[in-house]
Amino acid sequence: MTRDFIEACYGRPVRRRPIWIMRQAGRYQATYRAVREKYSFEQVCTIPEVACEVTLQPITDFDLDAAIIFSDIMVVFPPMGMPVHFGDGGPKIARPIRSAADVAGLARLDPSFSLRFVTDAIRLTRRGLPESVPLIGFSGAPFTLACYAIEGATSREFAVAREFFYREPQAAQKLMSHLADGVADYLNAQIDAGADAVQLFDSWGGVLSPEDYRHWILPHMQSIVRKVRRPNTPVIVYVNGSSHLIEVLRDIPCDVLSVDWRTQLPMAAAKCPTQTALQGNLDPIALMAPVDEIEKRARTVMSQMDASGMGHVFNLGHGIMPNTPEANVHALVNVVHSRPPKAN
Ligand code: 1CP
Repeated sequence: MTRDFIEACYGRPVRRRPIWIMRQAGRYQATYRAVREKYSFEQVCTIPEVACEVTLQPITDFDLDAAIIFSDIMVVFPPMGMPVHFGDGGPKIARPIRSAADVAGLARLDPSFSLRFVTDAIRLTRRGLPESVPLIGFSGAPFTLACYAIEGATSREFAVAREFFYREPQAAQKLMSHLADGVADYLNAQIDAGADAVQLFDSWGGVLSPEDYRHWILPHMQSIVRKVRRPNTPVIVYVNGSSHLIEVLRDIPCDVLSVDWRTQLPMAAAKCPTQTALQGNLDPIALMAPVDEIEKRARTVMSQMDASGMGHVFNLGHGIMPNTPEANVHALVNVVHSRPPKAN
């Protein structure tokens, strides 16, 4: 049995180039919207049978090469003592962190107990998936989690969170360590439950300068990856808006670096160690374009990666948009699968 997604993560030869799509904020599938008519977002996340059902939807509807467990990066907060509400304006945290005392009051994350619904969903989904389709587990990266924990809601620049880091550096470091310990335990619990790969989402790491990323975040990313990396279980790191950070990110010992559409692939490839694979990076908005334009842009991504000689997992540069026509997703998957990767 070949699992092209796992092979590509390690830069090994593949039968066909793997592709998967992150659905965050993406209610693009009619089958997903039908489930959400019946269940709230929290229910979809916390009832393992329902989480399993929606995890399988993109695999049933499209010929994708990996599934990602349906959950959210926010699920770690309630067990730490921060309740989260998912409303129309995105997730909201009732009592955000604003002081060193708030950081000291955070409970330790015990994922095998408090996030059992995630590991149960992973076990159930692993059994429901074909052997050939790997299941990706995930977590928010510590800085992105810290951003939401401090800000309390989404933001354009996370100014409140950055101010906390600069004003209360010791408390900020404590918060980062606390989150990093929890995230490592959480990812290990997901792998133990059957996740075949894990992805860390540092969705807001790009708001920092390279120097600040190196100082505040890099050591925690390194420590998490060292704690979770095992043979044949790739660790993927995604940092949105990170083209200015590649020289820092290359020091994370991950297997795959996932980059957004603003990052030039030849530049990222040249700066990363050759054994690191790249994941990405079609602009999700380009999926709204006519099919020939989608195909053209997908071919450019593939040619650039072929020229680099590195492993490549095709993906969007961020999550798929809710109003994306499903026919365009089919067209993208077809063009990616129809072009054999250059022998690597
Ligand atoms: O109405 C709905 O159904 C809610 C929309 C939604 C969905 C589908 C949210 C709220 N979360 C999710 C699922 C989700 N979130 C997945 C599931 C896997 C999949 O099916 O693809 C994953 C991997 C995430 C990860 C996630 N959640 C991230 C990291 C990725 C990224 O977008 O950069 C972040 C930042 C979140 C927070 C979050 N949850 C939901 C929203 C709308 C947001 C973003 C808020 C913001 O913009 O700041």
